[in-house]
Amino acid sequence: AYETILYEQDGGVLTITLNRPDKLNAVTDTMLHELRDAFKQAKRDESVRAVILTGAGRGFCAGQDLASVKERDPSAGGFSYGEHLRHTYNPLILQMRELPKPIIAAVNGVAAGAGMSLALACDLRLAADTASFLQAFIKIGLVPDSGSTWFLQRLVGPTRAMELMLRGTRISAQEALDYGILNRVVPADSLMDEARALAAELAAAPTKAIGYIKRLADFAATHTLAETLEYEADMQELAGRTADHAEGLQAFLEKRAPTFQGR
Ligand code: T3D
Repeated sequence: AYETILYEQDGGVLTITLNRPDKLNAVTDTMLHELRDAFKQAKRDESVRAVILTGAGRGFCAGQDLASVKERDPSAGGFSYGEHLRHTYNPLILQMRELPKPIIAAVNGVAAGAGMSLALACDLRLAADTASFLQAFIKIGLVPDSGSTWFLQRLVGPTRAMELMLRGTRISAQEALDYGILNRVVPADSLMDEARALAAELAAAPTKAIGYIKRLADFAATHTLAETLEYEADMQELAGRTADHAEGLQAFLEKRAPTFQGR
């Protein structure tokens, strides 16, 4: 069992809940370790076909736990900031992007600093109407990390991204929706029902193809059209060999609903 997160599976849907509600789920080293373990487990376990990432209590995640930073004294063998990122957040963010299954952020409250980065690293984002977002880093003289500089400008464009990063302005869920950060804003009390319904839909979808789509989307973001067309052909080659494609094709020809197994 984990100390700082909850790991709960229902059918094909795994829900990972950041669970330090008194501190708005601020991220400690234990939480980073447990999140990496949880995503490793989610990858390994074939019965997991969609993941929800959410927070307990009134916050989604307040970013790095600032109370524990002081304990990381480099002169006493602790990590410096750069080393810390390289050993903890960076591999976690890559693990999320490389997970060949969809991750839905159910943003239940404030998402600040690396907490916002965690939401941005998910594939789809739903938020409660009471949620908010801030690139808090600048407020304490740091730079956006955990992928925020990469994700944010792709989602909102460079103009808005730069202002959010330079000012650390707190924006509402509605503003985040208007900016293109969110897929949907829903009333706070229906957030988890909405997230579970979406996750259940994705968990019943052709999981392998979803994994290939994630790879393609991230590839396309940094490659030329010609390179991307080539990579699409590679991924289609793989998708075309899956049992779920055979089932999808067969079901279409037989005019019935397909049953995808995630293989
Ligand atoms: O190498 C590295 O690790 C570098 C990595 C950096 C990554 C980062 O994420 S840097 C950015 C870190 N995060 C922040 O700077 C955000 C700090 N928090 C806030 O600005 C505010 O708490 C919020 C705007 C997020 C929410 O404000 P509000 O008024 O709703 O709540 P609050 O009263 O400030 O917080 C409630 C409690 O959570 C409070 O504890 P208390 O006094 O009741 O015992 C507060 O101290 C605690 N808390 C909130 N954020 C953090 C935190 N404790 C530790 N670390 C936090 N980040």
